[in-house]
Amino acid sequence: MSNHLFDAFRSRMPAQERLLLEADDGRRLTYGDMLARSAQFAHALLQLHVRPGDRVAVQVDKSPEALLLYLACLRAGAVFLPLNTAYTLTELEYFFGDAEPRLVVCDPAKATEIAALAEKSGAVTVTLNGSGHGSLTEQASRLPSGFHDVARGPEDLAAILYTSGTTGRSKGAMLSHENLASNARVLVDHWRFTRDDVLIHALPIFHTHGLFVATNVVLMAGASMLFEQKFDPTRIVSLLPRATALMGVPTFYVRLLRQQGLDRQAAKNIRLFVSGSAPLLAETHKAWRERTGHAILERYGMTETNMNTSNPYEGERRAGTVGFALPGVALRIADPESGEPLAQGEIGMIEISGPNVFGGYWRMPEKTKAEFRADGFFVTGDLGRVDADGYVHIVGRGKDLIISGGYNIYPKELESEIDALEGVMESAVIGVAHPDFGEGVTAIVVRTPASAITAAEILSAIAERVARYKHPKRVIFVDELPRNTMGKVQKNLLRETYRDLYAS
Ligand code: MLC
Ligand code: AMP
Repeated sequence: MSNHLFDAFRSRMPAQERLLLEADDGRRLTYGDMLARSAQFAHALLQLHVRPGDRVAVQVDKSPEALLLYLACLRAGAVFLPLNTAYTLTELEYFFGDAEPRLVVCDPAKATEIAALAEKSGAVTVTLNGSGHGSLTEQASRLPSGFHDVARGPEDLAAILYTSGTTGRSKGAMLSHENLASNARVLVDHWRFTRDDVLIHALPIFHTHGLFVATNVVLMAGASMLFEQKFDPTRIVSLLPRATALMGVPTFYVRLLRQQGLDRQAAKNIRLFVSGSAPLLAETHKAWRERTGHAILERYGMTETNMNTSNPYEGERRAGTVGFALPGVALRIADPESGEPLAQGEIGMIEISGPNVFGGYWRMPEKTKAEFRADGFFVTGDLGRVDADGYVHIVGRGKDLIISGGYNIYPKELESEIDALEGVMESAVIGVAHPDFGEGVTAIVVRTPASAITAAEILSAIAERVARYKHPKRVIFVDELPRNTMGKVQKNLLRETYRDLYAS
């Protein structure tokens, strides 16, 4: 048996001297370097007693080594579990307890605290770079550069990515080798990636977009990438002439449009701009076209399913739509309650099936069952419709979720934190249109009688517990929350009341 995903990359790999990536510190990694160094990292994992199926939890800054660690996990048959670098220790404690990783890999700055947490769940901690807790990179550098890849079949787990729940705790989406391989193959073909492509990679590599859409597509095409640690719009404009493609969340495009140097000349070597993870405003699509001559290609996906739909490569890329179901992916619009398919044009729940759809939530069979229909379709929680030409429109969300700058934030999680504070009676957290982040997290809070708790006090109380990007951009105090006759908070009314809060 082969190693399903890594062999798929290997089978399409270009000559070893071809460039895989150039990092922003000037370091370059060829495909040959990637093979040799990911083998060394795989040996290091074995030395640390990582066995096939073991989880390797990773919270590290973006770097070539972080990417090599992902590939080493695949080759060693381990399950890669990337974690947002913004997660606090409180958040990490939950992930470690739930996933029970064998190994935790982190950055030196947080190593002491993380090691103490990891130990409680029986995991060993190493740092990726630096010294102290045993640097994995240093250890790997002394090991052989050939590795006999551990056999993994299509159904074996390649990764677990945590996605927050609308109720309760985060759920680990289990992604198999074939989920990832099938989607990468389809995207390479659909978006016409070849070995000559150079992708500007400025997304984080702990979520689906940066890790699987961007990186797997490059690897599956034998292409190369300019691997940027952070999204810096001035720098991205300066890199455009050296690249052929860019993938980003809508906030990337909004910020790039504020750059003076962005024009047709700067973008003349680019053949493809892709946007996803959050809705791209039609006005951004239009402004981009006017400035660069390019129609951004918008696609739609999620952690559980990888990519589901895409606007066409050839043909009209219609602003405000996410295009058509990708080859091999089945999409239908169903009645949210009954699951009955709806007539064309009607608004309903988007449901997906195909080789891209995950196997279920880690150790949560009941939650998994609740999100699949009897015939195997996955219920996305996104509301949409298909227009007369077949383009899919996402018109809203059936789930209470805010997407800010491409990151998902679940109001329930913040409401629980805020409601638990002394001086707070209750709260409602909503997303309000925001010119930069798409939606701005906003907390509407009712104090208890005589309480004088301030916004600053609320924010500082949650600082240690909740990742910074989830923090409300504004806290607004009210006497009471609007409720319907059933007693449910009417968030739609709140969103309406505060709709111009961030208007620029
Ligand atoms: C950072 N901050 C955010 C934020 N990102 N606040 C709200 N929403 C965000 N997305 C906050 C920080 O906490 C900080 O707060 C301040 O903004 C500046 O921080 P920064 O680190 O300098 O931010 P910046 O680098 O400007 O980051 C913005 C960004 C980044 C848009 C470049 O958020 C980003 O890379 N987003 C991409 C997310 C992504 O990859 N999503 C894909 C998910 S997969 P303070 O208070 O300290 O100043 C998926 C499936 C699919 O959805 O379909 O792809
Ligand atoms: P995540 O759980 O981080 O993978 O986020 C997935 C969610 O992002 C989807 O369920 C959608 O709500 C949203 N999303 C992704 N791409 C798009 C898009 N192009 N337009 C609108 N929403 C999107």
